Amino acid sequence: MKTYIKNLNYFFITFLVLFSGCKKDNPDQVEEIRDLSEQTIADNSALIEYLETHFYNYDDFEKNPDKYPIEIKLDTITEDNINKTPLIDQVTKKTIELINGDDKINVDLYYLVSRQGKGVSPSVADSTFVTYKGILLNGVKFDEKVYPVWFDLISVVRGFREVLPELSDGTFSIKADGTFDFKDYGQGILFIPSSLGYYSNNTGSIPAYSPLIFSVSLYLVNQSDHDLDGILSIDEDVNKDNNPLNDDTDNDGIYNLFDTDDDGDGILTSNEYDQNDDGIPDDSDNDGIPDYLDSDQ
Ligand SMILES: [Ca+2]
Ligand SMILES: [Ca+2]
Ligand SMILES: [Ca+2]
Ligand SMILES: [Ca+2]
Repeated sequence: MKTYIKNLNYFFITFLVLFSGCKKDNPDQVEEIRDLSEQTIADNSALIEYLETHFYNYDDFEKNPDKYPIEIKLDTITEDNINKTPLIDQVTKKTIELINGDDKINVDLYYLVSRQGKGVSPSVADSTFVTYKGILLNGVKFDEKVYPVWFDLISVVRGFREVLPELSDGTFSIKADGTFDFKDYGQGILFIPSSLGYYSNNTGSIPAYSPLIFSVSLYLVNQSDHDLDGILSIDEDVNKDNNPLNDDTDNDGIYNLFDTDDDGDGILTSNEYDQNDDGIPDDSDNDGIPDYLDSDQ
């Protein structure tokens, strides 16, 4: 079981910590964690079925392109609205590679952009000012934020993090009563399998192995430098796989985006990144590895 969980992602590590006290010789109380390949197939079937049988209020968005806000509403296609375009014809598929022990497994999520937004897009490591509603495939709501909250994308479920960069933020003005009036912001719907959500964890009102649906509005984006070392967090994704949670140059267990001394040489990254201030990372020994990632420089 440990091998299975080891590298999948940090939610599974959390699971391991939470349940490490369970006795393996008591199978009545400890449910074996489901096989990721099998769960991926099951989740994808469930998501596809949902997408084929549901639609959203795209008419509202098409008829009122300049109206804000418009709430995203999902509904079942029935005889009364049989002419509606099903979600399956409108979504985009995005494939994420997960490490599962020694294997790599491709997991599909789906998303739909109802409004692109006219501002800037976040990276997977940025902070976002959002409202959202989260539901299960049976329509049960498990969470909702009606007023915007800041979400650090690096700390939310992977499916959410992977899709928000597809949207752009908007603009705001301050009304006479001091409240904000947002417009031109991005809105979308995320359909994510359990492995990019909470997988085997029971979380609040989300049962284990639940695919998740989020409708999201993205108002503002704030670029993040989590460790304040002068390098944007997304630029600490050294292997450029758009996942900063697998880059740990000095193998000290702290990912580069949280590590103030990325190469572990005792010199803070901020003191060796760009000493001559020419905007290019210094590389004193010209070996192609910048000093802040080069432990022998
Ligand atoms: Ca990476
Ligand atoms: Ca490190
Ligand atoms: Ca760093
Ligand atoms: Ca260093």
